[in-house]
Amino acid sequence: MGKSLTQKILEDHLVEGEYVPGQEIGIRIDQTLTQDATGTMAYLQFEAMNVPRVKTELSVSYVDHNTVQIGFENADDHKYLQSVARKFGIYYSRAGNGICHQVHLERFGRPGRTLLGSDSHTPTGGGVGMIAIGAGGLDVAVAMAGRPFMLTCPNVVKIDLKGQLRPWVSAKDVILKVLEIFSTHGNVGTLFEYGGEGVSTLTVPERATITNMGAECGVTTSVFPSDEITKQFLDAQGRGDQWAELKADEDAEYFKVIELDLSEIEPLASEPHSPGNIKSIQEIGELEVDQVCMGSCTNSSYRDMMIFAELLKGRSIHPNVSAVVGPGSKQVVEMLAENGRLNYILSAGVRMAENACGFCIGNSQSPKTEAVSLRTSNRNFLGRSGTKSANAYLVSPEAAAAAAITGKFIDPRKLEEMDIAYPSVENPAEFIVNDNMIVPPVDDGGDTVIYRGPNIGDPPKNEALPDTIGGEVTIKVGDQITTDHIIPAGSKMKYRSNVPKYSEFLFEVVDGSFFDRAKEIRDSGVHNIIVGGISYGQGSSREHAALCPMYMGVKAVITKGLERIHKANLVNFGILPLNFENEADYDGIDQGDSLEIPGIRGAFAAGNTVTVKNTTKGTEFQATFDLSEKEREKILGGGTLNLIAQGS
Ligand code: MIC
Ligand code: SF4
Repeated sequence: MGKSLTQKILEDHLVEGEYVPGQEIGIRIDQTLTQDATGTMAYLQFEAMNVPRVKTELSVSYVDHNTVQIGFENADDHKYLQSVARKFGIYYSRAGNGICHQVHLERFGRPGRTLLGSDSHTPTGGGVGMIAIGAGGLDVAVAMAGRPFMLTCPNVVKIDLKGQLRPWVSAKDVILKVLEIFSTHGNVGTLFEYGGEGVSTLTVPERATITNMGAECGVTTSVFPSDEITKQFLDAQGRGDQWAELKADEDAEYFKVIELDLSEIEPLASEPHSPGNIKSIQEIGELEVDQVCMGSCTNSSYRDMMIFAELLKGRSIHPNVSAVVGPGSKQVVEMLAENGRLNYILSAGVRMAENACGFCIGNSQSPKTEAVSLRTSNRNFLGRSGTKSANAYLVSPEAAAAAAITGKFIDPRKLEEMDIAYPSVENPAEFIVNDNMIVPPVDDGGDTVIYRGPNIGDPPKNEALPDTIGGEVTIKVGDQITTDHIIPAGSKMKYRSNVPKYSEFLFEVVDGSFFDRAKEIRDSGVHNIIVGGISYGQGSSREHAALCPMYMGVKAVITKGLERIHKANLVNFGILPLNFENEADYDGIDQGDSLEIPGIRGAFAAGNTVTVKNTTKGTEFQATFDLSEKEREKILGGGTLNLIAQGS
């Protein structure tokens, strides 16, 4: 039997276990990336491991999230990161150079390599034929220390692309279609591998848009073959020597094969407040639009910005629309500045943001109360824009431009009725390569002093798990609680390096009194327990969604289902992730109930269930845990760092 592309790359990197879907494997990580909002904690943890230099082929530290710099905190973090990069042999991509995923694709992504990144959109690298996986910062720190990354060997789903996209429909619509088919949950343990004749109709940045947003489906990652188109892209980046052809065998077998005819896809959008709420734009109807945000790691490539610019050429944005562009990288801006397209955007009245995450994470450009905001980004979770009452819709660059011009949420094909032709954009034969904002690693001779401003605190420590967890249900939440619900980013993100302060914002968007309650419970000497519905912990890789609960004394999370990265983060910080064996038991628990989970060590040794006693209601139920031996050890020991400190 032939092999999928995924199997080939994973087998090539296998250091523990066997390539058997569903089983735990350990893979060698060639490249890592961090961004500043997750990076400070990741490097503090790396420092705690006492490894003199990173052991990967390449590690890059990007600054792209916290660049607003209101107050000293962001700048302190940047300086810390730069000094750490110098000390440990890491490339440092300075603030202003661009969004980690876009820059990594342009300058470092390499077919056939593995990439682990402390950001859930690391799968962007799949556009260039990498197995690129998002993880918590601690997992990335462990990989930088040369240890394998442990994961469940995925079930590979082939997405067989046929045909070619029609004008006004683009890669964003493809991934929105994939989201319509697969939704945002129920895909843990799967991986999307793209194939079929339609692949050759998509450029690398278009493929990267598709793999980027696979993260919203909750898959381990997504990957495209590496072909002539990949070669052209790498040649244009001056990195043609890093190309290798990679594809699945003709007779490869897959867990499932889904056919997708590109020529049948319509302009689509995600309605508020989930990327999985897909509708065709025609179905949504012509809403008045208040804001248009163009950019983010999903749609900020040269191709996307060019389409946006060409559509705005000689026009003005609608008087009721506030439009902003956040380009993906300095390279993209340099290209647009050189070919004059930047001026099409500026003269139309679009506001220019820096080459950073910006609006996407609610770090700036929050829309007005109850605004209709059209965004080319990948997430429209409640409150993520910084305005809780706003309605954010996720769309393609084409639809964003159409709304910027007309002030209406229209199917971009309608622009033809205004005599606006669909622009044709070719990828350049050569991109401008100017890496002057990337500081390469040096041999520092041991003389680098790590800079620590007052915003940098030590990562909090945890103790071994007691044999009985006993405490209160601090919060009971519903289905599809994202990490944005658990701990917000936006204006609070500057406290990422200060866990006690950041913890004050836990569950803020759901229940502003969580912190006070959790503190009272913790300080009274009992444990906090969280109860959740299906697909708990969707979205980002931010380990603070586990680290801050750990700091607040949360010892167990009982849900109807956990998403991959969040579950790994809980394990890394010694929090017990449990599932209701019988989902109906969720209904029998209320916030404030006292729960007792006795005999955890025995339960770990015996199998995969524990009894949870609800002493308030006088009932009990069974909860299951899906944990490998290693994961059980980590939880019992109080988390990964404790085990590493003990030498295991
Ligand atoms: C996001 O898009 O939610 C983020 C901000 O990039 C996160 C990382 C973080 O919270 O720092 C992610 O996607 O992992
Ligand atoms: Fe940045 Fe947004 Fe991409 Fe996250 S999704 S990395 S915040 S641009």
